[in-house]
Amino acid sequence: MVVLGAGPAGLTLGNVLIDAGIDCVILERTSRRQVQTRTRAGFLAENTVRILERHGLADGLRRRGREHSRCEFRTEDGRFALDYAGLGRGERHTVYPQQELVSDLLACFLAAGGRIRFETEASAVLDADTDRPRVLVRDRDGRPDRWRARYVAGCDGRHGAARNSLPPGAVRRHHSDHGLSWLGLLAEAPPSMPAVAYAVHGRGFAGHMARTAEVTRYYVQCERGTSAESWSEDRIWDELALRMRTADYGPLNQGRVIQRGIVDLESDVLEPLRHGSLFLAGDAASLLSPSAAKGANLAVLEAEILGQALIADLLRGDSAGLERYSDQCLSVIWRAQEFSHWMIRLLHDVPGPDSSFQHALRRSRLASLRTSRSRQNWFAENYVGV
Ligand code: RFL
Repeated sequence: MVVLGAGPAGLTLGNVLIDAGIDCVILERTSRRQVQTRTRAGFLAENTVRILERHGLADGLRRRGREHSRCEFRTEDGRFALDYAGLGRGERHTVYPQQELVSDLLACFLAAGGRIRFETEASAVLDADTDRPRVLVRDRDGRPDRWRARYVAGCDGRHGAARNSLPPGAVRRHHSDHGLSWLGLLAEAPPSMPAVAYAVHGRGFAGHMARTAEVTRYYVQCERGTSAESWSEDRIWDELALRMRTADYGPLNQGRVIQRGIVDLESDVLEPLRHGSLFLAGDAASLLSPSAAKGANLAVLEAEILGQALIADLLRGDSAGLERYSDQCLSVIWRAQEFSHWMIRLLHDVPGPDSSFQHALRRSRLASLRTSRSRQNWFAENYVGV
């Protein structure tokens, strides 16, 4: 079994497989250091924690993760908070930085005797329509090499070799570019409140998300095409203060900006998630805008489903799970996409010829979330659920 990519999807899958005694190797383009320091997600759903616990992979997050169950909206019509642990299915988030989760998964995989090749980039998956697919790679010295396996799992993200190797027409890509961009920041500053805060403002969206006691993630909506470097630290903090309405609700803790990048809000789904012996999971299967914090959660869920199906096939000759894999994951993916799409329209004025109509709808959406208990229950169920 060859797994492409050592992100949350590839490493969860690797652990599930090796635990069942299945021989597998993970091929990873970057170095071990890069894999363990890539800062991205932080909010893990209860279902994600349950999956990781089932496979003995949750020790670190149980010890160092922090529970989170409150989010706040700051709007032109005032401020309101939702304690979502008391709504919907009563679930909470665990805040645990993705690089720590990836480091834990990697440590468990290696401790179980797992094989991983860092700085080994897959360039193509060949013969996926047979039962002996091949993966062409370049090793750390640039030398070409190849791997053969019964199955290949493409867990190598949206720009990986798995997606690029799909023959035209084999898989359909549903794509939406929301036309919006965020400047994503990590600041060396403690969180300013024990909540995720979403600010909706005439100048654009701003967000505050706790990561650790010392580091906070912020987002500032910016013009499409802006470079992250064109924002000075002064401008960032001024804009955050304005949009988060600190004059009304109190100051933000400020600190050095230690990481920044532009995120264009785009979503896509590949359908089906299988081409012969090649399976897609995580961002390789579907990309979600970070508005609803679902990507890493779906990656772990899909990896578990794929892992169990592969175990049944390889150890017991039962291929029913692999046949169901795509449909089973797609129903969850589309539900997450729908919620993420709704969040984008809750938090932004979407540009277009009917912008005043969209603006009024956005305010009405926020008003029903503020006042309707059934809307709040629906929100909580989808916000924490995967
Ligand atoms: P990853 O994490 O991108 O890992 C893919 C791995 O594959 C390697 N790779 C290759 N290896 C071999 N050959 C090739 N040709 C290769 N090409 C790539 C890469 O080096 C990498 O190691 O995908 P995976 O495992 O599917 O996991 C997906 C998640 O990382 C992603 O969905 C989340 O980070 C999305 N996301 C969030 N998700 C959440 O659930 N909660 C959050 O709070 C959250 N916040 C975020 C986010 C994503 C963000 N960005 C950067 C878009 C915040 C941000 C800013």
